[in-house]
Amino acid sequence: MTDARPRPTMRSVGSTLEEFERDLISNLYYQRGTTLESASGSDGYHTLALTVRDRLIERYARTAAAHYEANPRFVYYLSAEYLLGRQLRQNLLYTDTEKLARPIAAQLGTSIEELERYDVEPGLGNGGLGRLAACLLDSMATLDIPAVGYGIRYEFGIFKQGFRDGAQVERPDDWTFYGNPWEFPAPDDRQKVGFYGATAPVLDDPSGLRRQWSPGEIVRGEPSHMLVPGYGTQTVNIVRLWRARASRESFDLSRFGAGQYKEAVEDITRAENISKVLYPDDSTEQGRELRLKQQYFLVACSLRDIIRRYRLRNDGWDAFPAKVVVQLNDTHPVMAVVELMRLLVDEYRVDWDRAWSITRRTFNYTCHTLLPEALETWPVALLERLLPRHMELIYSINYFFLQEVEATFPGDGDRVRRLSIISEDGERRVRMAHLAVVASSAVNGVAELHTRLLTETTLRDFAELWPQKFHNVTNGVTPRRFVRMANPRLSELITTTTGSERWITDLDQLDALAGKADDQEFLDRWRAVKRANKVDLAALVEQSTGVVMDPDSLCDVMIKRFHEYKRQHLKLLHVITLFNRLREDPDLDVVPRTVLFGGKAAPGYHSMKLLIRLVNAVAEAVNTDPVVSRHLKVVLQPDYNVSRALVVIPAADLSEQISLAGKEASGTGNMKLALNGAVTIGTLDGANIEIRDRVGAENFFLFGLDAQQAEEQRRHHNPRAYYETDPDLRAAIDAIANGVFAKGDRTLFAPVVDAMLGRDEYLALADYRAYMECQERVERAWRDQDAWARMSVLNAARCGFFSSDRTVRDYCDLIWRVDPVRVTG
Ligand code: GL7
Repeated sequence: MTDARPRPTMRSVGSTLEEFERDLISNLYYQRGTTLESASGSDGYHTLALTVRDRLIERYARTAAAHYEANPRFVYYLSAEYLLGRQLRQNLLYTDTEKLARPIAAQLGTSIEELERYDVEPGLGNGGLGRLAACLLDSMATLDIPAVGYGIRYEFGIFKQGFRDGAQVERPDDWTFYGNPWEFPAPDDRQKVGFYGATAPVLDDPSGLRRQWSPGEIVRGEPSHMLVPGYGTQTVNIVRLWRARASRESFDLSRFGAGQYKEAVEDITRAENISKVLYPDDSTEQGRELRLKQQYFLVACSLRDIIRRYRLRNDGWDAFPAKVVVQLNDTHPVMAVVELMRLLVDEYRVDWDRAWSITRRTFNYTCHTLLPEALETWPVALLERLLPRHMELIYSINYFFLQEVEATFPGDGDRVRRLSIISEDGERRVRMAHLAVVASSAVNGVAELHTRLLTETTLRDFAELWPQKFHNVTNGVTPRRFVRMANPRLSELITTTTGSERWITDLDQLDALAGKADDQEFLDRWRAVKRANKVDLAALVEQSTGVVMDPDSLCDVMIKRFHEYKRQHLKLLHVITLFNRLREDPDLDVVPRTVLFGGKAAPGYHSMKLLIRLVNAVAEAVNTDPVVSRHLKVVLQPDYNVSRALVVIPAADLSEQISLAGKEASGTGNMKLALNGAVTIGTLDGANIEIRDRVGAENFFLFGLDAQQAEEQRRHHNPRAYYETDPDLRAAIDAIANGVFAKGDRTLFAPVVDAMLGRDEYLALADYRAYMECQERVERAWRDQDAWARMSVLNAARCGFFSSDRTVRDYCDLIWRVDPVRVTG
């Protein structure tokens, strides 16, 4: 039947000042239900957000229509974490409506800055991995790649960090408490997910590979999505986040009636706990059932949604891998491969070999670590209980895989044992990284060194088996958020220097700045930008910590999660050494410095929480010492997050990237800082190597052992020998041990001292002297401000490569093989 009625069209949102104002007032009345006279600040924010959002909706509708029409191959990005950052300023920029919103806000007696205070950052991630996911989504949209991100809508995001007596205290992040205007619920697309229960054979399956699973618990996943606009293009993709709900009948009315209030909501609580909190741990696996439940919940909902979308335009399964490419962001979503096998084999009755071929052609896996403790494994016993059918499927996958290994390396039992998806040493566990590699077409590391070390160490046996599976895709960061939004002053200077705003989507244009590195007038302007940014940072620091920071001091920043391998303690030894020297010789000629730390420690990571306490204690000692504080200030910026990063990064002069070589997979803060003109002091680790290759050795402060030397050093490392032979090092460690930073208490920080003198796991003592000498080179360089500015310019100019647009192009060329779909305006 054809419908002869004209299709209703959307009222088009306008692009004039009058239209924007009209829509704003209309949203205030009809959406917010208030009036100009009685509107609160929060009303103002929500109204502005809705008005800006309206401008994206139309583009989103056109994107959806263009995608439907083209029926393209889609990238589905599965990630347990997203650190999207605040949305208001981004969406004002991407819709080019700031110029409309600003005068109207002023007319109404407020300002964008004032309203932005109500804009809450969705902190649905821990660190670099979550922020990378957000950068890739931004670049995919900007490059018109048809893509959907899938994740979990945690009710509580990454905890808020405060300090009490210098110790970290964690407060819950109830990020949607006042509502989230950027999100669209889509209750019609909800899905059912099973857990527990039992499996049984099916009668008509001679292969015995198909079985039936009757789950013991059913939970619903309810999606909502946020818009992911591209910059300078019409494409608006989405990120779809799942929230766990109990089924409708879960509320026990009779128990409630009997006054058993807690019992009445038991089922609801159990179901909803699944999406309650983000696991505040970015490195070590916590053997927690709830986390595994989260992981399966995410992939079960997402795969059903992917299949639903696929079936809108396609029939049968043959075309599935041609239309669907799934990227697994680390091992957290790896159960997706098993779930797809279950859906195909058990529910859609596809035979095993065909199902396996489809699965293998659909998935790809990105590994983000080298730390053995961060490679997830799950106890077989837990899987058998929680996901009994999946455990059976894993056994079958492993059985066929090991047959393949046996055929390639006959008689090599040891290799079979090493490659097996199930580890048999001690408690039997499923190795998620192995499962991921076995079931994926492509596996990638995130920086050149990382990929090389993966293929030589962690995943070596796999690289020998399938060398063509392994790729490197060096990480990148979005220039929109981390230059254009973070650093408007620098953006202005880049635009006037390069002659256009093209650099925002073509970061290689920054190269043109290199030609200005010897132009005195340009260098002066460059420095003026940096200084103004430091004044802004000083305001944040003073307001949040009370510390007064001199904007002319060298701004030395170490911003990242607290982790032993990142070696915040090595930085602290440098600070304490400066402290000791200045106390000994008040006239010492040192470069004035502000050392700014930012980062959280996982709530259960006690050694790092103690280190945070020590950083705060050292800061207190330094900042209150009348002599030392004239030259040195130390700050631990509380609650470091994406929003704070946008203030810190543009102000940094020196970027601390001092992890033990071979431990940091890539790092992305290093890229953001270099792009904003900070010069790196770092080891040959992760992407530092590629940064140095590009900016030139003369514009990079390199120190320390390389990955191979570190490996060798580890075998005979004797931290005490360094302590005993290096008087500065000894003085620094003694100061901690003697209670200088604990009002004479020698016990409080004793574990920090013991860790350094005992095992010194990450060889900080071995790198200490090289690091000190390197910091002296930094000081000498800083004294020539023109030369420093030149280095700073060249760092930004030569880091265009680290745009996540390039990263996404690499994924497209090497792995995804997707084509852009242009959305017309
Ligand atoms: C990480 C790596 O530690 C980090 O080096 C990398 O830049 C990032 C993105 O690839 O991924 N892996 C990880 O588990 N977290 C990371 O930040 C939390």
